[in-house]
Amino acid sequence: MKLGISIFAWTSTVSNSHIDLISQIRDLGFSVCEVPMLAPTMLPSRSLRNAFEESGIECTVCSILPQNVNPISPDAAERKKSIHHLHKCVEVAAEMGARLIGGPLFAPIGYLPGHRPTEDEVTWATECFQSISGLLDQYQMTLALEPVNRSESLFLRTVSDARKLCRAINHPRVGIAIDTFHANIEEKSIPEAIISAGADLRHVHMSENDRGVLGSGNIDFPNVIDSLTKINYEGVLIVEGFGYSPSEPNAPGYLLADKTTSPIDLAKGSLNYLRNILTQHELENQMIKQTSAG
Ligand code: LER
Ligand code: MN
Repeated sequence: MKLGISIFAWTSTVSNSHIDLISQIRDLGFSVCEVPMLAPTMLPSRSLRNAFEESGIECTVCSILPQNVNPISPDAAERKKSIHHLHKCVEVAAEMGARLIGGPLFAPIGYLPGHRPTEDEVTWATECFQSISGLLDQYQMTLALEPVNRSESLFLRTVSDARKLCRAINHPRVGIAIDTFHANIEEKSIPEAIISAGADLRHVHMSENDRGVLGSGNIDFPNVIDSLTKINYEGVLIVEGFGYSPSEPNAPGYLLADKTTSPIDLAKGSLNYLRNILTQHELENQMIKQTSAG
């Protein structure tokens, strides 16, 4: 499993001043870097593509919809605008060289309409993602729908919700992203959610319960890795957490991260932790194979 980190650790609005992060992230030992996409046309996509090509690491994208873009809005004009926006997101992701775009692409964060998901909303979301499926084929792009917790959306909170939507969309390039931070709130069991996602699982955000350094909180990451191995998961593991940097007021960590944890601390600590788990896991599997062979 390839290991990556999201630039969310540093900022949510990537500009030309952040291009050097790509080689820094490669030098830290990651082989993938995820770009947060809030306003696709504001991203320095060409410079980012060059930086990815020069550094030799892969790009994935996490798209967060602006407040006036909502594929499940009761307003038909807003739904139409959302399809246009998602087209742009896929095009800009492709411009950066990405083959995967994930995130809560079904509604803006904080869209909480005060009712349970309706059949209309499911139909609107299905039509929206089906209408961009040709573009996904054109750019050979995978789209991974990320269930989020109840404070961010009521529409898609669990793998079970996401699987139903995937079945309705019924396109091989549309699947699920699991974020352990959200799953820790919404799923009864993260390992069971992973197993139930099976081949629909296309992307994983490894995120501590407080978005801090992996291994410093209460998520059982060894069990997460174990479940991913059981379903033969072949996607990447993206560290999604927040670091504190006084010069980045646009970073989520500016408000939420532990002030003693810089983005670099988050990156180094989390990578070290994940590598140790993967090594331990590998050793245990070898021992099991040897024992059963002997
Ligand atoms: C995006 O990956 C995510 O996890 C959301 O919580 C962003 O708000
Ligand atoms: Mn996430």
